[in-house]
Order: sequence, then C-alpha cells, then structure tokens
Amino acid sequence: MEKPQLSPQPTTYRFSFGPWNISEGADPFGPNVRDVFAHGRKFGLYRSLGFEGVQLHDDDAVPDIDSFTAPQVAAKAKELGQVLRDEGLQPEFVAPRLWFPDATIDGAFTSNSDGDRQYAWDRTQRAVDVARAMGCKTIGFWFAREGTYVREAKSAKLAYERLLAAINRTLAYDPEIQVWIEPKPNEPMDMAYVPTAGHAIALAYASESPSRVKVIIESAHALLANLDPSDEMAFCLAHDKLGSIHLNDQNGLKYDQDKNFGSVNLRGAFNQVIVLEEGGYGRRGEFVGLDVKTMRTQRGVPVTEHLASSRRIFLDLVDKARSLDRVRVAEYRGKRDYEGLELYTLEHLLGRK
Ligand code: XLS
Ligand code: MG
Repeated sequence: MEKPQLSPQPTTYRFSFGPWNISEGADPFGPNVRDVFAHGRKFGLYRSLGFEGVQLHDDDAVPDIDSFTAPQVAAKAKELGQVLRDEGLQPEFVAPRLWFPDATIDGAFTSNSDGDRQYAWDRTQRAVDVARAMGCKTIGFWFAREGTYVREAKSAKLAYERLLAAINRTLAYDPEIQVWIEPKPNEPMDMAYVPTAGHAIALAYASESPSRVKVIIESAHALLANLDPSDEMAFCLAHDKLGSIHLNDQNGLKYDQDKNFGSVNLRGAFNQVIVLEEGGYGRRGEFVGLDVKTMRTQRGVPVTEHLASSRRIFLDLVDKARSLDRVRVAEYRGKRDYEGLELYTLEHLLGRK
C-alpha cells in the first residue's frame, strides 16, 4: 500500500490576502461599524502580519480606473508596483472587478447587452495592463455576475461560449498572461455559470492555451456548492491547475461568510492542509491566499486579527499534518480499518496521539 508522499523538503509557505479583507464591517443590513482605514495604508500592514503577497482588484491598484485612459492606468499601476516593492510585497493577481459597475448588473461577458459585453472586454484589457505594469502575469476571474436571477434570462449554452471566448481573448491580448478562474456556485447571482473546479478546468482545457489557465479554489465557495474544499483542491492539483487558494470557512449553505480558516470545521481544514502538503502546493512560489472577513462586532481600526488567526491555524495544521504518523495511517488503510483511522485522526488533532 503506497504511502502518500510528502514533499522531500518541508515547504515554506508564503501568504497573501486582498485589501478588501480589511473592511469597515458594513453588510447588507447595516452600515460601517468601524472608521475607515485608508486603502493606501493597508499595504504597510502586510509584512508585519506575515504576508508578502497582495491579491488585487483592478481598482484596488488604480482607484476609479474607468475614469482614466489606458496610458494613465498603466502609469498609475506602475506607481503602485513600486510601492509594493518598497514594502517587500509581490502582487499575486489582478482581478477585474466586473461586478460593481452598472454595465455588469446582469453579467459582464454573459450580459444580453452588446454594450455591457464590450465594457467587460475593455475593462479586462485595462486589468491586464495593470497586471503587466506591476510585473504581475496573472488575471483573476471571479465570474461573480455571470449567471442569472431567473434561468430563462439567458441562453446558458451561449453564456458558456461567451465565457470561453472572453478567456481566449484575454490569453491572446497578452501572450504571457495567465488566467485563474475562481469558481463559486451562487451569490451575488441566484445561480452562477462556473460553480466548481470541474467547470473551471473544463474551460481551461477548451481554451486556446490550457497551460495558462488555472484555478483559484476558495474553501467557502466549494462548501456553498456542497463539495469538499480539499477534493476541489486535489482535483486541481491532479491537473496541475491550482493557481491559488482562498482559505476560509463557511457554516452551512447560506450567504458567503468568509469565516476564519478552520473556524467551523477544523478537520475539514486539516484535510485541505494535507492535500496541499501532499500535492507540493507552494513549492513553486504559489501563495496561501486568504479571503476572510472579520466579524461585524469586532472593534479596532484596522482589524487584522482574522488574518493573523487564519494564518496561525494554517501553520498549526501544517505541524499536525507533518507530525501525523504516516506508517500508522498506511496500516489503517491496509487493513481497511477506517474506524481506527478516524479515531487516530481526531485524537491526533486533539493532541492526544
Ligand atoms: C470572491 C472573490 C473575491 C475577490 C477576488 O470570493 O475571491 O473575494 O474579489 O475576485
Ligand atoms: Mg474569494
């Protein structure tokens, strides 16, 4: 019975988050509860928190991006690129925020409106310009509004064809750019067109340049699809298509909670860490990305405990994964004694074995 192979040398993990993870606590039912912490000051917090990767929306890099020309956008992005370098930070990806503007209210690439689809493409080109001006070669596509409130609103087959065409146009616009698709089954739409790793990887293989299309798996998004995040990550790793991860947690099928990693299901988090360890994730510079939101009740300006806690729990679970007795696990598997394996796993997590 072969033993799962851990990487020859322990991986030293690097961490990333997006500035939207430091927020003022507004939610659909209430306003800000904390004073604003200036966007530009957030980058100064990263290294002291143990993070060196910055996930960016295009308008995190260039606020009010739509009000500038392409050369102005590139120049502003270049400035931020220098700010990040001065802070010892690296941009991980740039995601066009194709879910805020009016032109994306009914989808960006899958909108029924020609003008909306043109806007989406124009905005995507600017996002690629931003990435390249910062020395970043990755575009993140969270197809937030590529879906419907009512199924009859759009032709689903045409929607998938349009999403593939958008991916191909992006790949053609810059021959070095990579496209990382972040699946999510719903919210803000009632139903979204790219809900799982399977959908994302199918688009990758159908694209003009499959090796340049990868996936970002978010724990909560997999859980909202009623799937196991560790399996979604393992599926991507099996295809060498796990570009990044958004670790967090989710307490059941409801709105996207972006809870701290491991805060609802510690064993589920442990399984994600084991998959990443065994898959050698991070050995080629991939970041352990977080996408976490602090509780609205948390006081402080800025609140960063949720970032520090999620990073801490990840590292604690790495220690647990590395101290797991692999010979004992192989024996349980060999005997098909999964009762024994489960008890051992739980007692290991409890610090008793
Ligand atoms: C959804 C996305 C979102 C970022 C990246 O979870 O990850 O948090 O905006 O596009
Ligand atoms: Mg996310």
